[in-house]
Amino acid sequence: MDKGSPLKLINARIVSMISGDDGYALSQPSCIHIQDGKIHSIQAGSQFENNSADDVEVYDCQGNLVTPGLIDCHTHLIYAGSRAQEFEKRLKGVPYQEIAKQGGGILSTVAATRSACEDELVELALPRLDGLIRSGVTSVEIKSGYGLTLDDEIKMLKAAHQLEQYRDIRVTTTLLAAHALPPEFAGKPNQYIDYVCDVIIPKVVELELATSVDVFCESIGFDIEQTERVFQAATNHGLKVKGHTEQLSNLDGTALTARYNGLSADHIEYLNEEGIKALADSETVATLLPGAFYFLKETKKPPIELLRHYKIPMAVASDLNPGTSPFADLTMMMNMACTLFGLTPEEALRGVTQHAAKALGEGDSRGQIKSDFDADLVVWNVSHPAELSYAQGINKVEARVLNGKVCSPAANV
Ligand code: DI6
Ligand code: FE
Repeated sequence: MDKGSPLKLINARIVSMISGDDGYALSQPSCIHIQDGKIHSIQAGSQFENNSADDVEVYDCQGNLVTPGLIDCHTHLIYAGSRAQEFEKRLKGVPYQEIAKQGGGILSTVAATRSACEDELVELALPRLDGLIRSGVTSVEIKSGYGLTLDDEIKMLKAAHQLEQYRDIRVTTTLLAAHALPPEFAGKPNQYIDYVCDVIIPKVVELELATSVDVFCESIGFDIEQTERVFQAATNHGLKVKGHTEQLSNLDGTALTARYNGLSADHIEYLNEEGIKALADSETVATLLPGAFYFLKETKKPPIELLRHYKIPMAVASDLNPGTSPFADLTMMMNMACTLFGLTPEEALRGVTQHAAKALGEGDSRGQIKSDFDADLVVWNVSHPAELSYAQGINKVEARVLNGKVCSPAANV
């Protein structure tokens, strides 16, 4: 990734999101010195003029807010087809689980995704990615899971990686082959899990196409034993694990994820105190996905008060997918996390920066504005950080900086 020349961001009011800091700790206009793609140092004061040596690029933030680049740590950005008709069906009262049992839902997206080639998947994903970029995203996690054969899962992961060639964005990929039982394995879930563990995971590792493995641990997904087999295989191959857990019911998938030192347990509407205690004994992040909660008209909220009580880091992500969260806007998810789940705007911002970075295993290098961290930043034309969670649909991004380079306006779409 291109690092560009040394860069100074002057007149930046910094919202650093440094761990341990309480409150926004909004700085006075300061200068962020960037070198080799990293934050080199931060100097307080507004005395910095545009008078640097020629080889130092200067960007004047004009007193605007600067936050870490936003991180969407849970998406299903790559897919073909639409589920608008399934949406209509659900509005008429047919539940999501029922549609899945009838072979619709995830499997209808699997059929469409299998029919598309890698380049078509890239084409289809770019407008969604542009939506995320417009909302200030600089890093995105993308899962497979609509292929469910070795070749189709590989095709999805390659399409995800291709996106970095078309936009200024960092992509992290996750293998979600255990998302649904493909039709050719109907009635034989354990054989499919064998195939995932013995064929798909080793090949994806060999091709270095994913850094973590996810499982949909649910009655319409895979049970706890099957989930553990996938986690075991992933761990044996040196991959990190994460889980779609406790979304529609409680199967104790979160505790299992924590036991496997998982990166994150995601959804967690049905999580109980036992599961939260397991999280407290681990480094696993709790990822909240308010878009899916809203779109499924779920009424059971994740146990936010208990998560706070046990000091579990909470990330917020879009879950961008065609069935349960067709929303390509991360600040909108911050808004929903506040209005639907009761997060404070500060918690929501931490959820898409510091804690989202931890959920990607990048907590020591991204998601905070401090020395030696990656220089992934957003300059916002707002005057207070709470505004990021507040008004939506207005382009608030003045500029994005990725790996120490100001992205071209076109790349800010
Ligand atoms: N939970 C979700 O919310 C998405 N996947 C999952 O395991 C939904 C995927 C879909 O309906 O296409
Ligand atoms: Fe998901």
